[in-house]
Amino acid sequence: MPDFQRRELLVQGSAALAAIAALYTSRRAYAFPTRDSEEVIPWLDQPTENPDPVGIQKQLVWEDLDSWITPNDKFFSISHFNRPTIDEKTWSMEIGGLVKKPLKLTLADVKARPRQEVVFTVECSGNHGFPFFTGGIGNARWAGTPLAPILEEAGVMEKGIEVVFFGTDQGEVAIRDVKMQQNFARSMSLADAMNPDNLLCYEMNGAALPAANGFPLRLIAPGWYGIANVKWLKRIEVRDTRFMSLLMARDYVTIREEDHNGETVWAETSVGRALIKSAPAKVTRKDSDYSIIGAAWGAPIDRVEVQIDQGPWAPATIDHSEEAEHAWKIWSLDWANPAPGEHTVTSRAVSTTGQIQPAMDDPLIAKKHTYWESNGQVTRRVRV
Ligand SMILES: Nc1nc2c(c(=O)[nH]1)N[C@H]1C(S)=C(S)[C@@H](COP(=O)(O)O)O[C@H]1N2
Ligand SMILES: [Mo]
Repeated sequence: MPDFQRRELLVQGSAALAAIAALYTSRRAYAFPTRDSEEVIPWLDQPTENPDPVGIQKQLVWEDLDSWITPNDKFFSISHFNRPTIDEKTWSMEIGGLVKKPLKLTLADVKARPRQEVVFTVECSGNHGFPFFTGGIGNARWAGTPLAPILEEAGVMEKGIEVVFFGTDQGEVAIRDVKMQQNFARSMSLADAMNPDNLLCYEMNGAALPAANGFPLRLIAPGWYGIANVKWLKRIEVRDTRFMSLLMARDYVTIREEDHNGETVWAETSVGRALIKSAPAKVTRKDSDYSIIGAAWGAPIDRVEVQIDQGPWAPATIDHSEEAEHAWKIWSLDWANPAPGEHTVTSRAVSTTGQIQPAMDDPLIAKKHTYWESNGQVTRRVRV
């Protein structure tokens, strides 16, 4: 429960409640000021035309970011295969493989189990990896039931080490000369799957999960990149070997040159946990007062710094009115009297453990040869 709600429950008396409500409103207004006659100045660098509007549906338009929670009708949606339409009356999900007691759950069975919510910012690991893909991110309040007790109930056998999540969507997959019909599938180690934060999720921002986001049931794995959050779930299977599907071992693989004592080693790693990142969202103007507003996510955020042109890094103010462990933080910076003309705006997030979001010329980013895990600093251009 957010701090402000907890405080609200503890405080007695209407005056105190009103004072807290006022504080909450003014802080909210701070992150997303909607002052009369305020204008949003569009970035000069705009995403290029989306070549795959079926696979990539709706992206966040950064200039439109005006709430901590992304409304469902503005939430991005990714599909690698088809987009299944599922009838909840005939849908059920199996939990099988190396379990003592295989289960078959209907949507009613899942909903009858204990409910848990999490506010979690989902980012596609390819976000900012292409000029046409810069809005593959959104923040929602997801509700469902925890996965771990279901795996416990099914009774994972001693040799089970891997949990595979199959979607209903499918397509043709080829490797060497083998062609096959494959469902979307991603796996996690048993230890990662048992994380108490993982949800079998049926609700998004208080509404039934939209078809585009995985109706009737999806995995929500807070702290992981989008790809781990399997939609349109059909089957969960425990296995005794690592799972090597297209989306685990061939696509969504980051290839990076690493330096090991002067020797270059090419590392190939499967995209997994989210990485620290931030981005400027928009520049606003009221008269000659300019503000820069943005978001930071992917790690416990300690602070965000903003660089204008080649100037010094200035600390942004983090909005603490709406926060959650796995959700983006909204930040802002007053930009007093900018010189008329074109400017660049770059942000970098710093985590509570001192990790800094890498610059684009940091070897971590510069020596990465694939577009996944594009968490380098984002620079936008604006004319004031
Ligand atoms: N079944 C299935 N689940 C999937 C995908 C998919 O194509 N099929 N795409 C994944 C990817 S790459 C991302 S980024 C997230 C996006 O979640 P969203 O579509 O709800 O925004 O879903 C993931 N889950
Ligand atoms: Mo993704």
